[in-house]
Amino acid sequence: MWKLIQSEGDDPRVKSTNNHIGRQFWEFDPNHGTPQEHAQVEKVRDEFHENRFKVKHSSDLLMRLQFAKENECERKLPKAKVIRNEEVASEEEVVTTLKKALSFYSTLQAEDGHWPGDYGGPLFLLPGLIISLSMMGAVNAILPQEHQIEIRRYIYNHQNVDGGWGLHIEGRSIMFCTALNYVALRLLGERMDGGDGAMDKSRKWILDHGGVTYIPSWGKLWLTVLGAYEWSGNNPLPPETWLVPYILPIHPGRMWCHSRMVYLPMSYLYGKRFVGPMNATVLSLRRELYTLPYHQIDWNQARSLCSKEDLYYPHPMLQDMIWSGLHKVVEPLLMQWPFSRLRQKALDTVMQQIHYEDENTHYICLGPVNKVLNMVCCWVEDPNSEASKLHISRIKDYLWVAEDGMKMQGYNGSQLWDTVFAVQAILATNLTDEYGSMLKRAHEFIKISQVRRDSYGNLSSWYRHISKGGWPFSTPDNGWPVSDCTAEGLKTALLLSKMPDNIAGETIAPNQLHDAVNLILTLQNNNGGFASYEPTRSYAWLEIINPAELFGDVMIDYQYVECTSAVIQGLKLFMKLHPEHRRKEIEACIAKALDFIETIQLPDGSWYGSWGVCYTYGTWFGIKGLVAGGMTYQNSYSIRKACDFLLSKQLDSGGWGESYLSSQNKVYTNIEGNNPHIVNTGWAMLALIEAGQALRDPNPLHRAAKVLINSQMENGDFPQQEIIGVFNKSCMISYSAYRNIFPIWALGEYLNHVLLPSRKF
Ligand code: LAN
Repeated sequence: MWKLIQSEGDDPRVKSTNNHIGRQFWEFDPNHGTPQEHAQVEKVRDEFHENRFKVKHSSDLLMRLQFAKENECERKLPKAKVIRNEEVASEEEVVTTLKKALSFYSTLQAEDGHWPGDYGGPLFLLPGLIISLSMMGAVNAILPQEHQIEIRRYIYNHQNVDGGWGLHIEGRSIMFCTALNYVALRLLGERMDGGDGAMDKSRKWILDHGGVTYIPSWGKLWLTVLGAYEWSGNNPLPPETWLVPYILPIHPGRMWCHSRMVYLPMSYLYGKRFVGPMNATVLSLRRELYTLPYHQIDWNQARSLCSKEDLYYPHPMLQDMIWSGLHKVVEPLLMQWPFSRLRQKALDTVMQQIHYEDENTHYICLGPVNKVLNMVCCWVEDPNSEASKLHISRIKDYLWVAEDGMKMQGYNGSQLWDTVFAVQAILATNLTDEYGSMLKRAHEFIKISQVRRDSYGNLSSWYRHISKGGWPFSTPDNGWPVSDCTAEGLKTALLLSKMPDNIAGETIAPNQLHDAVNLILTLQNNNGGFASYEPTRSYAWLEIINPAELFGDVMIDYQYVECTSAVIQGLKLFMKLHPEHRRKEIEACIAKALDFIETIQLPDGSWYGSWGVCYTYGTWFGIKGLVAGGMTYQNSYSIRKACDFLLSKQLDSGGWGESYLSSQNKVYTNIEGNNPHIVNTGWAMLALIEAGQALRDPNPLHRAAKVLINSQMENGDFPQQEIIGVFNKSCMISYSAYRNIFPIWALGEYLNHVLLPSRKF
């Protein structure tokens, strides 16, 4: 049976800065589990499969079953009664719901204090891994049979009725994911006519949509490296761009770190025109994926084709002209002496940058895409190198098993992020005497997850910002601090420092707080806003050369309401508790940040949230930031407008339910059937309570609270509903802990600020 392993190293070569605290991976042990437990796992798998076209999101049940077993002593509390339409929940009913929810959530906390969970959602990540391993001749060595079974299960479970795959589990079919998942299955040994007709169906989808010459650029690159597409059908990614003067806005060192880190290994593979070893499957794919015989394909034309299903960001004409110029004039030159020496120098530079990233992230890398591409580059450089082996040992950090199968996650987890939100949720309930032990453990985790040093060497030659004092989204071994993770980490550590030691444990050291403040201050942009990982380094017009047709707004690190609001909240609390430290700078930073938030508020009163769905998420952050900065409903027109906006979106049921289409289309869209979503409902409630809604008219809050209370399950858990995280406008990602965190947080605030408003804490 599958078992989640926590906070362990399994390969002595793999180094860690904090003894692997927070690391999570799955292991298969045939002797693990009783026959009843095996049957239970089979049952939840079957149920997922049966309902897969209706409910696309898995509920992280393998982990939850494992934890339930390890915590048999679950407290039995009476079920909170269903609250009917006209009633207002009583204090007792809310408390019962919260106690059940907290008891349940405490069983999911790992020994080391964080809450592990599924961070899947995108469907383009596994194929990249399978293609790489297959090219490296290592599928069977690295992925034992049980892994392969689960991976196949996952891929099939997420195939749409029409035979294709979406960009993410809830998306409609696109060429990129359909072709790549089809290829992944073939490389895992599936026959062309395998999967009970599923393979035929998906091939038909591909051919009906013109064949893989229509795959977007990232897909072209993967297929080329595999040997099932030609480099001449790719737009150029010359590694020489790394050699242009940094002062130029197009220097890749100025891009958003995620794009920069993905195009880095891509440009290595392109510059080398690397193609993996040929084999029968690859040759057969050349026949299976195209509408024409392979040798008749017009690769020059294929370069700029992209199926309309995949097109989120169509290339402007100027971009295609640039590609043509590079492809027809610059590249042929660069391949010839004496320019070929420049190519060699560029390739060396790029490879050094790759090694730097690998070493500073302990081979986890910034994200799942550059992780796999860097691994391929290290292998291309030297298949027997230490680097290749270390990469292989870190693959498991990205794999997660749930009832829908084994998936590749969007990051090496969301450990720190979930923990800081969970702590704020628990604190909001004010039931901390009873649930203090959770806080103590979480506090330890937060303290041990801070990044304590900068990356090595001269940071600017590696295009790295300082890291010391920051908090990462996942673990310090990933090591890339994020502005809002740092701000939320700072805020949470401060909130816990106000608690008695016997409940929350030892207070964080002042120098850790000072380092966090220092990092935050260095991240602010001139306009007052905060981007995600670094200050913004170039201009938005660079989107003109955004080559990724699938994603929007990826070229630079933009400023976000989420990041900016989190910073205001963190710094404000810091200033309150430590008024002596860098006060002037902090005050100036907050004032500018507040201005920024006001300027990006949309005319309807909302904010666009970039990392959660969507206007409810953004508006929650917008309001929280302004209120933390000292504004009120009475004195701020922005807050009044934002409240009106939220109230106007409340559903008849009392909840809020925002579809992922909001993020994609930038228009507020309800979930199909106007169903409420507990996470959106939680965000909207938190925002309204923050803005003093209880004093004006508590009714919308009473109605919303009922939705949360009534949706609680028998065991205290809450149902997993539609996918709620997002990135780059078009791709969705799961935040599996949110279904517990936000009902707890919102009901906690509701209890203390709406039902018992006089209680102070
Ligand atoms: C994340 C996850 C966390 C997220 C928050 C902290 C929630 C946000 O407030 C700031 C941005 C950040 C850090 C973020 C950025 C983009 C990420 C890293 C992701 C959504 C997780 C996966 C995604 C990454 C780009 C996926 C890899 C795919 C590519 C297209 C490169």
